[in-house]
Amino acid sequence: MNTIDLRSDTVTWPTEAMRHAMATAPVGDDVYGEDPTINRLEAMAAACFGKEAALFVTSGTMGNVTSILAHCGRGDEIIAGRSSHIFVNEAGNPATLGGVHTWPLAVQPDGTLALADIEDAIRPDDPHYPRTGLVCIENTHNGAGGQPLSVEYTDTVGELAHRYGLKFHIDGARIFNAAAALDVPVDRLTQAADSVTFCLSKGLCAPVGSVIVGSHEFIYRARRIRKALGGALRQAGILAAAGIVALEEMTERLREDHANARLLAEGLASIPAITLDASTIKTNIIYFELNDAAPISADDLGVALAAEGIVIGSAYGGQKLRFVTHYWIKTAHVEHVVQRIRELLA
Ligand code: TLP
Repeated sequence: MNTIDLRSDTVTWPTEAMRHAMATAPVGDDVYGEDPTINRLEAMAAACFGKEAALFVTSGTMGNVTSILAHCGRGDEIIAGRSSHIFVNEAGNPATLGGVHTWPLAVQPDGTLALADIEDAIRPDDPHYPRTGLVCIENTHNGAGGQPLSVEYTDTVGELAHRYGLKFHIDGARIFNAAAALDVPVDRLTQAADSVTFCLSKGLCAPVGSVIVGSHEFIYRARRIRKALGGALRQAGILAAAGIVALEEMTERLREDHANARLLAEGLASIPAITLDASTIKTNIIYFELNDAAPISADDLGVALAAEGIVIGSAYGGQKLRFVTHYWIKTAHVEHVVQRIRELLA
């Protein structure tokens, strides 16, 4: 990359190995089920997550809404976090596309939904209410600073949802970051879930795409919904080829991004004008605030850094910023960024 771009791990460019795999991928028409590279990626994803089947989709957003619409119908309700991507950042798609209502719950600082809150939100069978159909959690939880949710917590939410006859979906856009941070296999981490969306195009560096995994029956319904949403692609093997490299080569190295995030957080936390507890950083996402000692605003800091090729985007309301580490952010970049911010905020 030609800039130091800390806005997100979505900004990652494909690796050389991905570009080569894309250029040489065997392809076919995926709507006929004939793209061998798509079929291979989907088989790999299902095996990796210990689920029966998988479906390639264009984005994490499409993975989540396709899953929600495969589980729920009009008049149903999902339970999701108040700061979850599903509730905040997906254009209200359960409602606009599916007539599905959302009950947003408070997200705890560790990224979880309190079990008592989930249980309280499950509706009794009463014609006044929507029908609760699905519980959604996000792992890692972006809005809580990339907090990874444990196996024990995930199992407990699954048990709770299933006890009430509900389905359980994980927005695992960054589930491989969670697995790396917790040092557990991704299939164990998602064992309790009926469906999982995971992204190839974030820390795993593929240029496009996400995958949803679940039972044969769930993926059968999801495939129809993907078609209805216009997301059934043709010779999409050129995209899946990068996804295969992502699964083969890019999951273990996420630990490097976490180490760089910790280093970055510790450096930022040592700057008096910044308020940040670096000990809370578990994966690749850092939120922090400029405090009263800062001589310039968060937006002005962004403008000053952009002039030097360091891209941090604009403030998340007030003086709050988010930095995300990824494959193209190396340790030397981290040291340089901390030094420049220290100088600009002196
Ligand atoms: N998140 C993006 C923005 O949309 C906020 C980012 O820069 O972090 N689930 C989670 C937890 C996500 O963080 C995102 C993207 C998605 C789903 C959606 O993925 P895409 O962008 O592929 O639709």
